[in-house]
Amino acid sequence: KGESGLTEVKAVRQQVAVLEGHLRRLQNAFSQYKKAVLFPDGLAVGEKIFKMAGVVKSYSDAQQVCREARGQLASPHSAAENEAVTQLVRAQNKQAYLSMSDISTEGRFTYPTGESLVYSNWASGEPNNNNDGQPENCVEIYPEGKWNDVSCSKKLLVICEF
Ligand code: 293
Ligand code: CA
Repeated sequence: KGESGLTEVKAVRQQVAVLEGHLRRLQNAFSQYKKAVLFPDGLAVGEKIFKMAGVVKSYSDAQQVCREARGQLASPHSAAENEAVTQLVRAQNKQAYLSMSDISTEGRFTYPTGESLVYSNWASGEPNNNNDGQPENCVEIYPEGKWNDVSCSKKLLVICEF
């Protein structure tokens, strides 16, 4: 038992050393790929990635752009995430769509999952559902980071999250 046990421990140690090498190279490659993928229009916050799509669309077309990329429209759930979206919006100096709407129930804004908001950053007086007769069931984010409800037919910058 003694001799073959020692041989086995040595073999396992050797395998661990090989795996550590693989892991280190993988980590280095991943860190390099993250930088390349996020440049120049993406930002990572925790495990979420926001990416400016470079197009201006109505809400349903904007949703489709993000869905086709296997993501969804930006849905900031915290001040840190809202700051990241704000940076992308500010860089383009164009308002962008967020994912949330009160299409299902006027006055109750929800994520695409149907859940109510866990975070909001409405501009003063918003949401006011105020557009000369047209309802405002969608949400835009200003380059200052504040939110305003707008008509879903408005053409706005598309920012997706993954
Ligand atoms: C009104 C009052 C404005 C406000 C605007 C937006 C439209 O015109 O102060 O900025 O509504 O809420 O979505
Ligand atoms: Ca409004």
